[in-house]
Amino acid sequence: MKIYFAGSIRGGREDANLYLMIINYLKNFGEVLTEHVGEASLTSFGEGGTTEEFIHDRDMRWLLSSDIIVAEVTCPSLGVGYEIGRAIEHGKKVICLYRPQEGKRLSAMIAGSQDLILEQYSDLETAKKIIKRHLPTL
Ligand code: 6IA
Repeated sequence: MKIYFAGSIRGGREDANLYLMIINYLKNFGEVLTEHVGEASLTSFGEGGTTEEFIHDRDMRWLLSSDIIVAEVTCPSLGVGYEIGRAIEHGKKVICLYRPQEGKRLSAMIAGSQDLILEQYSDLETAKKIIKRHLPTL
């Protein structure tokens, strides 16, 4: 199974370490196409040597070839929102993981969508249980 993990890059890298741990767990269920999203060295400023068009087109190819999208949506990201919308448009199964935070609310475009599965969680262990519930084992 091919898994597309989506997490904020230019939207902010404060959860990058958590993305890495989620990605490592997702590997128990299949091939994760977007491992770089969890890389600590990937800053919100740049991945040298590639153009924006290259990144967009490559990620879209991966998205469309994937069987399932797992998106961590706590840190708001235009790119993650875009990927979720395009995945839904193509009939993909989308699971959004969200950690409720005081003083912040998830976008209504995610919270109000009937075309995705939204799961709230508080820590990595809970996230793992959610993933196990939704992803078929290899
Ligand atoms: O708007 P954002 O940058 O937060 O969007 C993040 C989402 O878009 C992730 O789920 C990625 O799949 C995708 N994405 C955005 N930028 C990149 C990227 N490098 N490489 C791979 N995927 C990306 C852009 C350079 C970066 C280091 C700033």
